[in-house]
Amino acid sequence: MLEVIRLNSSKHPKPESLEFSYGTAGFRMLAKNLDSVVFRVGLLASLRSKALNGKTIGIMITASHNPPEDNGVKLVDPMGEMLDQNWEVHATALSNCNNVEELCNCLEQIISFFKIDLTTCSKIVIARDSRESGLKLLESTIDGLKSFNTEYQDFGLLTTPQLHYIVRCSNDISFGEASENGYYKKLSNSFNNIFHYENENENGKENSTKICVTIDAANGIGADKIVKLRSYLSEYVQLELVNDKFMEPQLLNVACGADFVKTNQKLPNGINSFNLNTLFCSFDGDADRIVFYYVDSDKVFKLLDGDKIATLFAFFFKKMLAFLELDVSIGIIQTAYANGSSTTYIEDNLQIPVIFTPTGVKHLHHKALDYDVGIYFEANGHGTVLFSQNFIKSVTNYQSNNIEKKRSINILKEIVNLINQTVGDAISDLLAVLVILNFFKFKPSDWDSNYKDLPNKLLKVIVKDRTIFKTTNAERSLVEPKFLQSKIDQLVKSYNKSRSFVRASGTENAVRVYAEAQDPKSCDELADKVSALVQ
Ligand code: 16G
Ligand code: ZN
Repeated sequence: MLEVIRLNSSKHPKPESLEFSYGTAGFRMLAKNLDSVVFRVGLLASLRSKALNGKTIGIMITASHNPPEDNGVKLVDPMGEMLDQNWEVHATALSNCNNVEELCNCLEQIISFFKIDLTTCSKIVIARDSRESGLKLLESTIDGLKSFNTEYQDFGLLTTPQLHYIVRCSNDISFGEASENGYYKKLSNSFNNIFHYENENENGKENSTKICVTIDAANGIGADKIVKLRSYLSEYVQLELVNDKFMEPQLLNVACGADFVKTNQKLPNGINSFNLNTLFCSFDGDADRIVFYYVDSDKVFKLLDGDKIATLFAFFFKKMLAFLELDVSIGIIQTAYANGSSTTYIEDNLQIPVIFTPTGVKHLHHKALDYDVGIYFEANGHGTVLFSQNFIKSVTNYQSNNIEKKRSINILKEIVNLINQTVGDAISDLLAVLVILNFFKFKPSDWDSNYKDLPNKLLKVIVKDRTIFKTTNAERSLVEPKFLQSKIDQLVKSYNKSRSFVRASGTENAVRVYAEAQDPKSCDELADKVSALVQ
């Protein structure tokens, strides 16, 4: 077997001067440097599947919101979750082997460490986003898969969350049908049922007003998937698309998409500001993130980001659980980037506990499992809700003769299926937001009125060595370089309602500086002063 690897590996040599690392979201960099990496990821995915007795593992080729010339790859574990963190070091080690000898040694170490039986057949599902480099990288990944005894299925172009869904279904048939259509069927069934419960009047007749939203698909693969989903949805839902040119990959994420809108806090290309008080949203390139926004009556752009989505969900679940008198726990997981006003609102108004974790979905996801209803969102729009078995049991066994309670319990039962619990999913989050807005008959401004964001700023600072920045307290304080945190604390003290922190990026060679304060001028000043300290 190692002979085949030797032969195939020589076709995918590692670029000499580069060092790779399996970071927050897998490997990600200029696509032209990734050939050897994806080949080796193919090898590792095969081994991971064998180590789990042939369970299906996913490989997603994507660089999310990064520019068109980048690409990346990440592995998905059997229940649709991110790769087990204990395996990340092996991914990094394999990717950095300088020659075939080192590669074979490294593989042998992994095989003996995990006592892997090489005769077990591996099962892999693989997909990619719409980047131009995707096809070539797919072929190299498949070269890796073929080097071991592996059955694989190529799903072509998918969103990242669709692949997570398919991995989960492949290992757990109760989750749904392991296909792209299965995904649309599952989501649309729940959505249409909830919509029906929400709009049904006492006589059993449906009394619906049309709900409309315009989606900026970042010229990414989400556009294609929305077109497919549309045909399954109730006629009362109108999903308009802009930036839908996924077949022109050079346009991907350019002046549009969730990251552009969140970072620049303005409308993307393709959406004009004449439509006041109507709901817009933006996906990122692989449709695992979403942010919403609208232009208010004073023609001011208003962002409804991940914090606003989390608080909308929390408001909804809190109301439902109280009304049904269900005794289940609820918690919200945030990162340091969450706006301070959102945290205050959750703790003081909703009276729900907030837990902070480091950036990166895997950290938030893990913590959310501690609650019956665990809501996690990064401010950038990446998140979902997890439901415990205890919650599902409480909802399934609930008995009531009250019509309103029956309706509410039916909605809760369906929402468990509507929300993609494997990972943050722009499409599923969009549908969940729409049913919650419809439930309360909220306009965008009603949703936005729960709290007012503190002015905030995020700066990127290029430094010589970002690895010297070590943090603690869920990335909110620096422990190294020494004395830097006390200087930041001094600055923060001189501004009202202010907060600032510094952390090394996990995806770029840079350090990020975040600041928020009571007014925009103080916020800008604080961000600039902290950046100056870092440089
Ligand atoms: C990755 C993470 C995202 C996080 C971002 C932070 C996943 C799937 N994606 O894109 O959640 O917000 O990294 O990037 O975990 P940074 O470390 O460069 O600030
Ligand atoms: Zn993404």
